[in-house]
Amino acid sequence: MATAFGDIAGLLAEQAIELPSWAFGNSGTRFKVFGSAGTPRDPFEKIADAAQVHRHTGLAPSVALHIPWDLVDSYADLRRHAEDNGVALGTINSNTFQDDDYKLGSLAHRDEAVRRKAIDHHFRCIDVMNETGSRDLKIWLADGTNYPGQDDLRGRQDRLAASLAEIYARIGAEQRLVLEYKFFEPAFYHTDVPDWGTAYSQVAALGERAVVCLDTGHHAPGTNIEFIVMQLLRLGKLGSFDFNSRFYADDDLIVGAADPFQLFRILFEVVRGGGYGAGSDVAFMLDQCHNIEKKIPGQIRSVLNVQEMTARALLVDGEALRAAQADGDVLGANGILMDAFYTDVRPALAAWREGRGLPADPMAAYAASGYQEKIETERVGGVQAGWGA
Ligand code: PSV
Ligand code: MN
Repeated sequence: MATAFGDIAGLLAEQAIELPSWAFGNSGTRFKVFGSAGTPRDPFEKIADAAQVHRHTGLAPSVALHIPWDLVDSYADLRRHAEDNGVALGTINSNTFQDDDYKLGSLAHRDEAVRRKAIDHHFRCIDVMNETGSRDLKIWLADGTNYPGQDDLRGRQDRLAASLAEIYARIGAEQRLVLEYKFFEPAFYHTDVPDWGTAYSQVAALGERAVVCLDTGHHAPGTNIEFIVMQLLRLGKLGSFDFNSRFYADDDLIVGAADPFQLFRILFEVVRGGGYGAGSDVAFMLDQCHNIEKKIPGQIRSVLNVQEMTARALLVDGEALRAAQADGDVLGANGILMDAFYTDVRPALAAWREGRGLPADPMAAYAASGYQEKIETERVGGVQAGWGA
């Protein structure tokens, strides 16, 4: 019998999507960063904005921080502020890409002094994690080269391994090191962690608490991302997702906006591979920037898109699919997947939300709440936070 919405209602309640603090600051391209009224001026205001997303959707109970963008005097205070706002502090992201010393790399740099500085920065991030109660240290590196011959590729990979080993040795028994890959940018000839295979081999050498982060925007056009999802789950090394969507490069647009079908296929493999729900350690995060749209509604739309495609993925009739696959029924099997994808779950999700004391339409509820007008009026003066501030 086909899966009905009622069968998946309980599973949907297990969804939790972490928001990036930097999504609430101003961001842009190398051409222009536009300011916008109401933009947070410090990490406390970013947390307050993130809490609005959770309040209206029930989907986003934690916020990831970026160090040093989110440095504060007291993480105990920030943690209390988050709790008072109904959310928790989550993943700590390191930053070894905005200091002049890192021009030629950080953890893979050939100068021991620069490597030491980058490793020490990660130690500082672990100190922050111990104060915030965070589980994950997420490492994305800008390391790479622009010209063939610029540096020794093998030497860089070996130094990267040694640096990561030092950082891994410092994380606590309940903490994880999560290594993110990206195929290019800011380095254009080679990147030291360009793909899932490199990330996998680096974390596999470290140990059980080292896993891979898959950022959906970090692949070449046409890459079968759901295959990578399957493989990392199969290997027990899929640590987290950075969700966003792309048309061209690392666009960091709203997840599900560019290609909802791809998001569905990814989530289908997540569910198939045991990566979804309370029993799984896979962390769902957004990694996005809202350059021209309002940031809080942008984040609300994003988590709703993930929820919508998760519901469709959960609706796939697994029993019928396995039978069709076993029969070699090519079109039948494909039809079962497409039936779930084409199911409009929006009315059922609206009712599901109402049943849990949440607004049926979170976008409309936020617009009617007066919060946007309030921050636009109140947040004058000070320096607006941005991607990189
Ligand atoms: C840079 O490409 C990036 O978007 C990575 O995806 C990181 O996750 C993020 O910045 C924050 O450091
Ligand atoms: Mn990312």
